[in-house]
Amino acid sequence: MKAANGNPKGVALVIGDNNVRGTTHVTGRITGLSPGFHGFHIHAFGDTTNGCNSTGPHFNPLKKDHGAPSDDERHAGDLGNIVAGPDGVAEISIRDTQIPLTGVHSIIGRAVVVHADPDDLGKGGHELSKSTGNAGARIACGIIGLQSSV
Ligand SMILES: [Cu+2]
Ligand SMILES: [Zn+2]
Repeated sequence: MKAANGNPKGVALVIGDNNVRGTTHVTGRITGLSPGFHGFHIHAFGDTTNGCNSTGPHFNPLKKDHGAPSDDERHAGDLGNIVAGPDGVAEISIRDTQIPLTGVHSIIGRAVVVHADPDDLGKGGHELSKSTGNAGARIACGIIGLQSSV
């Protein structure tokens, strides 16, 4: 995963199968963030030719509205927020059942995106709440690919 605009400074994520069947585990850390909440999503396209804007909308194979990870009404790509501490570091450990690595709804070849602002989880009452969570600019993104574990 690479940083756009040189900020955040460091991104290291591992997305792997969990031992819990049907669950995908996203782990890692992102540094150089502003302290606080940042929207964190899977976007539809693994394309960064024009930076993170080329990654398209939230991955949404079931044509639902934007929501929280725990909601039934959510995009598959809605992973909620990550939280950076005062040091600008976000430690990530997310387990989710809607982002498989195989099958028709696989996220391989799509993108992970970190936003400048908090994701309101569809409940902010903003005109963008039901589509993007009004999470603001896309400050980092990376294409999800396969790497053999060593
Ligand atoms: Cu996003
Ligand atoms: Zn969404």
